[in-house]
Amino acid sequence: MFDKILIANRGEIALRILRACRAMGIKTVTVYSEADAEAKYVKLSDESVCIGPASSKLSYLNIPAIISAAEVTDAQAIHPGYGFLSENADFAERVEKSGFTFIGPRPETIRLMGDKVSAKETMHKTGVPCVPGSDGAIPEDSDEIKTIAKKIGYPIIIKAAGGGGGRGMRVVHTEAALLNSVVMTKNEAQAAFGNPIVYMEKFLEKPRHVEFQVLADSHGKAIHLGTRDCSLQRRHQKIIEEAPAPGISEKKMNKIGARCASACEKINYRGAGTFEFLYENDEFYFIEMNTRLQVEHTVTELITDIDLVQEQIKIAFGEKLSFRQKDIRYQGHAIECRLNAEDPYNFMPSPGTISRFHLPGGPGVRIDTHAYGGYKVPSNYDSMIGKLITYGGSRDQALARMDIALSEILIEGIKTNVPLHRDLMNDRNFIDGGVNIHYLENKLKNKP
Ligand code: MV4
Repeated sequence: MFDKILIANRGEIALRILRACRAMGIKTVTVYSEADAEAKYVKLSDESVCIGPASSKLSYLNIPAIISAAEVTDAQAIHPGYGFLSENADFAERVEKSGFTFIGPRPETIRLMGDKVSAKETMHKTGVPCVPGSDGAIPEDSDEIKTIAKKIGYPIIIKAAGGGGGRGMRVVHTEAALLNSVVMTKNEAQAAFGNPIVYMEKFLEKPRHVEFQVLADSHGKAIHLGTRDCSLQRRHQKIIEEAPAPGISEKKMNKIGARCASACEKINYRGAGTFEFLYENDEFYFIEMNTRLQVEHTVTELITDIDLVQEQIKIAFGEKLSFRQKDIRYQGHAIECRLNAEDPYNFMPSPGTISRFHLPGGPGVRIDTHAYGGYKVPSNYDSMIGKLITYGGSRDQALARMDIALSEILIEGIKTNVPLHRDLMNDRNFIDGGVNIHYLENKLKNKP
């Protein structure tokens, strides 16, 4: 096994990766910006290297500084976590060219999935059900564009090949608005991503966001680990996730999951990955693939009893998957509430020092956080300070445990979104399960 891994990230995920390394007897190197010098995971790691000032661009996105840190500490592999450089194909390439192992997919795979047109073409070819659409980039010719849109049927959505995660999209309801919308989206895409290519899809009006976790080794074997429902979101920021996605039969899950695993084998995927789908009228429609560990990986871990970070590390070292699809058992239900340092209703960030910090506990309660009493939440990074995850034999039990756990939390000195989570645990529609991607924003609009 690796002797030493460098963790190229910060916050709760740096601590999460550090814990996996310690469980495997692997030494750790953390890198940190000047704003994170006092961080708990920095103190817990075997070695640490300051890679720059607070600004992400100069530290956590500073590729030469991170590679130098791996060189001076003699680390063998680099775990990128999520966000930052985790889906940067150039980074993965430079890591490998410098003689280190990138804990994640091959650079070519990251590049393929980073382009949403090639990602969708690849998945369509390998048998993953996709949203009906333009089958590739939109052509130049105006009449051809109109013909494609007519064939799909309005409303349609125009998306940038370089976008993803909600950036660079526009919904079009009529042919009268079509050509202008194409031009506007292309211009925005060129400005934002340096790539004017756009594609078209049928716009689904009230879908849920349901995703599949996959694991693939470097020997051509892949499995899926079931679904997560991430529909509760605001402005493309997920707030609550759960596993399994409620109300979807095991048969349907296994059918689509098998397509995802098979697609991984066909493209020689390596590592952990997520297939994002829109789910409407009991049908799945692929939209994007994420080639990283996700924030919400925890809920899958709790229902499958598999440590995804340890699996990522074993795969990167070249080990074969130690379980087959039929070995995967789903037990119970897990829910994750993202704890953000922000105003619970206007969502303004609320950085600053946490004066008092008390966490809940008890059966079925997991907390992933790097925060503590006296910790100063920096203003330079995103506002997530941790995740509260509950597990239960049933969804109702996981919800009940979450409600109690939230009532025990005490975080003072900064604002947090705990009051919003407490509200949601008592929301009839959320309790019933299966709300769509617009539910939270509509609920917030209707609040006085
Ligand atoms: C869609 C869609 C409806 N129809 N595509 C937004 C994020 C990006 N990953 C894809 N997104 C969407 N694509 C079709 N054909 C609606 C969304 C969407 C969305 C998707 C997942 C989670 C939250 C969302 C919020 C608004 C829009």
